[in-house]
Amino acid sequence: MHNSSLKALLVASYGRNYLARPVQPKASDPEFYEVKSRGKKHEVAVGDFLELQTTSANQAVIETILPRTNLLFRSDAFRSKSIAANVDQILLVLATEPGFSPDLLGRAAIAAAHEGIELRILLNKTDLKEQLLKARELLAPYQHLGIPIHEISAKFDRVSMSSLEPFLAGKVSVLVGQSGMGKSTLLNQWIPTASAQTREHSTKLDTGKHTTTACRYYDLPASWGMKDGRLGALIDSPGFQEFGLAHLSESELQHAFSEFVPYLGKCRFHNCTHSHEPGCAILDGVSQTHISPTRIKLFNQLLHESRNATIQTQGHQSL
Ligand SMILES: Nc1nc2c(ncn2[C@@H]2O[C@H](COP(=O)(O)OP(=O)(O)O)[C@@H](O)[C@H]2O)c(=O)[nH]1
Ligand SMILES: [Mg+2]
Ligand SMILES: [Zn+2]
Repeated sequence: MHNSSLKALLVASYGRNYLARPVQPKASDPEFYEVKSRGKKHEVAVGDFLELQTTSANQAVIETILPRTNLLFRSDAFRSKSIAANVDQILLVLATEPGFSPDLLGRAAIAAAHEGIELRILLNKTDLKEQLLKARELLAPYQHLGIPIHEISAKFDRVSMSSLEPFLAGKVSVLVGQSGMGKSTLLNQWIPTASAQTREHSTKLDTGKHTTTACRYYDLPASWGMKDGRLGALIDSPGFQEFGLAHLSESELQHAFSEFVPYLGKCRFHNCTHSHEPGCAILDGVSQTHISPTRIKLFNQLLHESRNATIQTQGHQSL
């Protein structure tokens, strides 16, 4: 009975506590297994498919993490934090008020480009008009890059919400954003059973009231229909203020800024940092307004952080 192996999907994480559900449940399976990783060997994320070895009726250990299509995570010089694995799409939630961080927006776009994940921006609280123009202005460089931007009001405009359903159906999307932008409101509008599911996860994970630091996987409502035989899901991640990308190398950074790509290799110096050098093709691109000054500034900041992390980690193995 016990000590059998099965394939499962990681559906909730809170610190090092995880819940996984069987991919092809048998009648005798529990709805969730409490999952432990053996030591620090496995860094798992919600959305991961796992090979489990059961240890009791509702507990199991992770044998393997099945190959991922992608892993969204953030990192600084010392630590990394997984957000979600195997996602089709990032839904970045921004609001008119309180104002959002343009820096976080820029970093989310780079993380998405690097992992090859589609990015969709949801500008929420457009019922609050005072800061709407300012928000649109901050979004202009991203609109220019072809990233889809949807203006919505999770609280007051149901049509704006339901018109997004076709973009979610059949896909696994992860909600990211600073706290206060309206992620929970969105989730509860789209998935009416979300708060009940959250309570169930919290009891099993024993999160107490620290529910907002957990990451969770919710199936989309069956009424939205399947696409390619899949219902799709929404992953809710904790709000965060920092989005470190110290794990990206210089070359990875250059390629994640998609509008830089046509200029790469055209600078006068082969080791050009695109910050001040004469004959820099990318700085020329900025002066010809093909590249936004915001983006070159972000590039320089990320490059600085990446180099700093390389230096720091020479004495640290823990990244
Ligand atoms: N005016 C307005 N307020 C909203 C809207 N969506 C969410 N809020 C409010 O913004 C606050 C933060 O929302 P919440 O969903 O908790 O944000 P989260 O921290 O990103 O999960 C709450 O007081 C919500 O009621 C909206 O569309 N319009
Ligand atoms: Mg929330
Ligand atoms: Zn250059």
